[in-house]
Amino acid sequence: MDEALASLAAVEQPALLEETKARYLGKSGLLTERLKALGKLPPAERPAAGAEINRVKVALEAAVQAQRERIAARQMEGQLQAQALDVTLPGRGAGTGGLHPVTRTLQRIQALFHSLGFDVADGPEIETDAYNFTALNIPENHPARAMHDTFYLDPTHVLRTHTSPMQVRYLEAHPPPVKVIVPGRVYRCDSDMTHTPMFHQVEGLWIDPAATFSSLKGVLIDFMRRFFEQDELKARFRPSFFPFTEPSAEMDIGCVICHGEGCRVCSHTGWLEVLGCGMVHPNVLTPLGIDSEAHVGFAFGLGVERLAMLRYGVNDLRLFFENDIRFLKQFR
Ligand code: 2NM
Repeated sequence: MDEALASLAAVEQPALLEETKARYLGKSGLLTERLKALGKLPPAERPAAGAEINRVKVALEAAVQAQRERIAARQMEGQLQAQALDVTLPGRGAGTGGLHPVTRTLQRIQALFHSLGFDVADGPEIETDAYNFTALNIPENHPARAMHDTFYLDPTHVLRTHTSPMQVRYLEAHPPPVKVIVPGRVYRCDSDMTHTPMFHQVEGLWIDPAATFSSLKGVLIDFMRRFFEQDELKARFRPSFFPFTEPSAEMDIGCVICHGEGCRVCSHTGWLEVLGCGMVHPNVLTPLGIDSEAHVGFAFGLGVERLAMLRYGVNDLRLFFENDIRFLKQFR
């Protein structure tokens, strides 16, 4: 029995343990043989011999079970050691996200106009040609309607080419006076160095007896000075044409890159064109039931990516749309 116990205790593998167990307790195991041989003993010795065999059998079975548990425990310990985690290692860090430079610029523009008393409205990016063109005094045969500028979804629906259709919707819901800007995505079938098929615009509209051409100049000059944080920023207004305004103008500011010295950004003119504006055309107001003799107002439209490029000194428009993390990281 000591020999049996010793060989059981020495076994490390589960299969070997079962093999060893069978050597003593199996069908033709040593102990089983003794049990069978019991009949050959004199009847008087049988009870004592039987009891002894049983005692050994119980002891061996207990030893087998104990060894099984020891092997399992050792196996578990090995497994736990192999899978151990060092919970004292420092974390990798979640990293901080940031807003896209175009989003930041959009928010900055909105905050500045909000502080000047403008409400903010937004509207659908899919428009009818009636809102996108007709309501804005852009007639059927105007070049802005041509297929090469506009994404047509079907003969009467387009991706809006400007946010002004929303201003028409706003005027339908809010009688004058109104003072609102409409920021958002606009789409033009255009793609090259300086044009992307989607870009962002902010258009403004102020209908009020106070919204004269001179207050237009005041509001827009004040906005640009605050946007670029340059109190002495120069500005000029050149006559222009838009179907939805009369008179119309384009606003230039002194180059914020070279301050008038002349550089590539301002094509060595010292001036940057930053927005279009004008007094709202009676042909826009009259169909909305607004008496254009009694109501005047001005409107303007600016490109957000253009202002973002100038503010951050970005020289390639496409960088805003490539989502290269090395570029975006710099705007946190
Ligand atoms: C511009 C330039 C000039 C404009 C006009 C209107 C509306 F709806 F009131 F007629 N909204 N925006 C406007 C005027 C837009 O973008 C260069």
